[in-house]
Amino acid sequence: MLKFLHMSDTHLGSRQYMRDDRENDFYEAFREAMDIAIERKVDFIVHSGDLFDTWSPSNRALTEFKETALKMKEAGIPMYLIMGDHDRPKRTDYPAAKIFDFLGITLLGHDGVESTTFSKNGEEVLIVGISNLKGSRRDQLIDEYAEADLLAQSAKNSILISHQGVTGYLIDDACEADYDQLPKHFSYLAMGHVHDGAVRANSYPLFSYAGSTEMKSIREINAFLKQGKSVNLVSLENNEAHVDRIPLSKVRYQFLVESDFDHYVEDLEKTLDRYREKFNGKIPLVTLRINGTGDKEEVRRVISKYQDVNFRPPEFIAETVEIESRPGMDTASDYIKSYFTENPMLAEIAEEFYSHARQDREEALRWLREKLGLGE
Ligand SMILES: [Mn+2]
Repeated sequence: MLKFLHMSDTHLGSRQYMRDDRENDFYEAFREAMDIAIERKVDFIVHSGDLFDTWSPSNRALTEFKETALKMKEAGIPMYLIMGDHDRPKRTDYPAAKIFDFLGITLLGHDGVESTTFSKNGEEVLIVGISNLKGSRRDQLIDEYAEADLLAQSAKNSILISHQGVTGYLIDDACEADYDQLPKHFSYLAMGHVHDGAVRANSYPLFSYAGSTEMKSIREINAFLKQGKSVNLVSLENNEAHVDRIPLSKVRYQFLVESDFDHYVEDLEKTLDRYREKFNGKIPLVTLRINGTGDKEEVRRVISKYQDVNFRPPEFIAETVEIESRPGMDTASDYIKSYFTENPMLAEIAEEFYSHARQDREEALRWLREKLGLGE
């Protein structure tokens, strides 16, 4: 039997809300995941993309990775990985992860399907990787999956590593492949990209998004509170895979508390009380979203007195002002369209940006930059 750890979306170097502690959190989660690999004595590690937060990581992020990779080399545990949408170089640069090949780090699938074999004591597994394909490369994806499937047909044990949106796990517009288009002959599909971890029940091949190891966006809070963050301990024998989700214990708690000026303290206390014993020594981070009108300065004063909670600057959502209704103008979308009548394409971008911004401003900005080709 072979044993490996599947992790994903570690986003090393991510730095949120201008906070040093939020950069450290990503390194800590990564170290914890790697320590699990050592404790559980796995044969190798599979990382399904977005190892780094950008294709050009800071020297700090590279150094943090080097330290951990050295430790893994000493433990004799090699790592196989692919590039995600975040860490694939946008120009003619080299992938950052490739610098560390001498430490037993193997990057797969730079230009399409690429495979290698891991063997130990007469047992063998074929490891196939396809780095993230999007934009002009996206049309290749289904062909690459077909090519990968051919390789898997003649292998006894096989793993596919892929970093894409698959239907059922993201809104359809954001998906690059239907679940039915995935290869059928692998023992295990090691997926990355979707940050809320998931193991598909009764699937063959066994399909799993390992999920991110830390929260990249406040949209991950709900799933985190329900199921935490985890890595996958996978065992492999006779073309059959079995997964155990191993929880990460050091992830900082985050909350989004939506309330109004009269109830925010009560709502905040209720939320904190419910999870307090799980904080694990890390001060939780709270985003307070307050609807209606009231004394904003008082809110800032009240929250500044909390010693055991860190707050992001509170968001104040003013009450919707009554406006004279006009026929055919019922939704925000109607107003956006009427403003951009000259240019329907701009209307479409504005509308999409608006819907992203309602959920998460930072993600919305990233989306817009990408849409306009402005890079990171
Ligand atoms: Mn990611």
